[in-house]
Amino acid sequence: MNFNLKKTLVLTLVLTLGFATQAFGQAALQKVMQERGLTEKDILAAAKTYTPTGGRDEYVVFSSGGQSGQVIVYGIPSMRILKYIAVFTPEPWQGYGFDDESKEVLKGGRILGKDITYGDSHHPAFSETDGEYDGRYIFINDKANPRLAVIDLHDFETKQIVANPFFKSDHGGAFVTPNTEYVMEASQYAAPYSTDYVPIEDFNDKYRGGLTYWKFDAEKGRLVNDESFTFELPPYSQDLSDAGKGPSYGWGFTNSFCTERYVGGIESGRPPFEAGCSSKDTDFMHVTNWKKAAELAAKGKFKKVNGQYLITMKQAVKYKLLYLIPEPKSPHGVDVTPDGKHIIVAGKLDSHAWVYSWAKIERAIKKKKFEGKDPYGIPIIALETALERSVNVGLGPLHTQFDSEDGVVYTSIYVDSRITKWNYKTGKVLDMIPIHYNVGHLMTMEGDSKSPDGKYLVALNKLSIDRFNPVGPLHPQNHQLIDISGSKMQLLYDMPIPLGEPHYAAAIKADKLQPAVRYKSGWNSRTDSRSPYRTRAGRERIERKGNKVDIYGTLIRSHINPEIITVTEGDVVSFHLTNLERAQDEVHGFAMYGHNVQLSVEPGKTASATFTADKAGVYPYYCTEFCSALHLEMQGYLLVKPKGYKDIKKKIVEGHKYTKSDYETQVATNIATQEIINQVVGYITERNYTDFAIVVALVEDATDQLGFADEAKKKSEAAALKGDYQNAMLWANQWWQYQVKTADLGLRAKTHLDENGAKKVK
Ligand code: K7E
Ligand code: CUA
Repeated sequence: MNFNLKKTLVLTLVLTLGFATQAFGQAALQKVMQERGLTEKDILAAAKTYTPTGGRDEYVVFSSGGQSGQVIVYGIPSMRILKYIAVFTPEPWQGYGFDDESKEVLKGGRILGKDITYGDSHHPAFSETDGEYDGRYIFINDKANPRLAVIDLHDFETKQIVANPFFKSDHGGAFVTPNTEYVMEASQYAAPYSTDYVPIEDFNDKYRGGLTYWKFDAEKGRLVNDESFTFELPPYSQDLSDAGKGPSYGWGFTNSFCTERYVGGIESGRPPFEAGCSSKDTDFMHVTNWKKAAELAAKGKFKKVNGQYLITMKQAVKYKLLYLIPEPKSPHGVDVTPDGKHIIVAGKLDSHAWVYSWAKIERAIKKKKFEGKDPYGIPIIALETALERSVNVGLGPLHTQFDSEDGVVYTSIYVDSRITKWNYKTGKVLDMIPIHYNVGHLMTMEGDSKSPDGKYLVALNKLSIDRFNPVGPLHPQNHQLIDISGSKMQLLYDMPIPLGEPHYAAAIKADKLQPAVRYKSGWNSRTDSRSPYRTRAGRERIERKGNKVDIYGTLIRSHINPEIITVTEGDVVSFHLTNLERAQDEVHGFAMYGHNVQLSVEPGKTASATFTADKAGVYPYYCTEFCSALHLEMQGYLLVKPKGYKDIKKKIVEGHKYTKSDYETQVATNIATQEIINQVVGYITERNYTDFAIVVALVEDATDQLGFADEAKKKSEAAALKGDYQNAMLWANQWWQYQVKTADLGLRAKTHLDENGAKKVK
């Protein structure tokens, strides 16, 4: 690069802040509509969802990623996907399951000592304060391996995975109590609580269902096993759950199917599970008193098993903590109304939604008005005693969500492929809309809180069939956005979900989320504490203890420090890399040949990768994020010497020789560049830039880079003084590299000030 070329590069950066406008008129709109075959209704739907560049969504959705073991984050109304949060499954872009720190998180989810590298994630739930989403945490369960995960919304990272100490599957999680005192997790397929062999013939006596209330410590942001308790339940297949609120606060509700306790055996000529599990007319809703159970646990009334309090069925009956109520055939969803006064249940094999009254249930419990006991001695409240009404909503109703309008609800109708809008207080059906196809869950804005927002509804459809461009036999799922602000529902948008199968989703008002843009310097994001491996600029080092080699390195545009590392075959090598940047979005990655190493190191973060250098050889490493113009040069080598290798002292011979004139040209460029930097600095400091946190961080980074430039300048001048123009030129170029990064940061700061109405103060 000659002088002019380099100077132009920086100047272009300054001058590309122009604007382009485009004509947009009625005629152009008509033409597009004609060409694309769009109706006015389509245009209206587009106008309701289209979000121009830089625009933000009103709601943020956290959708289960199903078997991917992840959580999918997208915006409403734009339906633009924002992130896949790695939860139960390693995810390389985020370094999750690759850095040492996140491997510790995944370890929490080991089953029988084995790593489980996927999850069948089902139901996300926000943490709540006084029944409202507080934007702090989100929980999600894994059905296949009964686990719960805690995601911190401060950085959208998974912080904890816990495995249920009793169950072999779960489905009724995650559901939170109104102040996130507990997170509910109900088992699905009955199994022995031990990990031993138990013959299937012992199903009624030794196989068990259950419901765990996981204690949540909101300050630490962690589930606490030894303050949690599990209700032993009959071997009915417990299904979804929901926590009471308002008048029903302190109680929880859990569905079940297959209360027949039927055991299949199609291979030996027995009718299959599906026949035996759907023969009876009703199943049971389980009603549990978690508040009283917690008090009794604190008083030492229950024994600890596997580190948790276990409430046996006998104890639950004795202490009046558990009741059963019949519910429609093969129910799926159980949803407590926002005011906590009613519970709505729908049976998959029934066409009605059944509305239970909490007041009636409570009265029956108080007056001990039971119709009998189940085979395990649990009192049963008669259906007639507890039911308020049942409403015909369509064939195969599954789940119910709530509107902002009092009494108005939406139920997903699986078999009929539609959403039914109805009023649970009057029993009137208000509207219906077809969906594509076979809706499972549905979700309204803040629909699980005590004050739902209404506005939009998402139908989480199981089948997309013909809705999208074909991509082979495995189809995407289809999330359909529906406008529910008027009396008639209006379909707005089809979003293919290329990761499945999403079960449930939850939407929160976007302004309740205030995620960080950077970590405190040297941060272990997985534990949320200062990393012992934090490394500051100038403190990079390689420490050896026996065959253990710890590399304390740093990342900053555009180099990894250190760059050449030599170890010996058999050494256990740990890279600990700290990203020194503070500028928003300046992430560096770290990948290396042949060792399954891939880190994501966001500004401020320290991440580690440990492996055994078990084969002598040459292992290039590099930054995986295109972080600057010289990103490709953000590279290095791990050299692994064979054991007993004898070093032959050789010098590095450089491929290019520089002269005094090269050096002088470079210095002239640097002086010109510094003038531009000074102008930008002047522009920023003349304005109220300290009022803008983003700019302050950019200026800090720029100051760092300028400091490095100064060090390089000194080295360059010292070499020139000795007549070593080779090193004088190389250091002069490095000095310029730091200047370019300074200029880049300065321009980002300037743009931010211009676009956000900064004022001139000097
Ligand atoms: Cu698919 Cu909640 Cu597991 Cu219903 S669940 S559809
Ligand atoms: Cu850092 Cu590319």
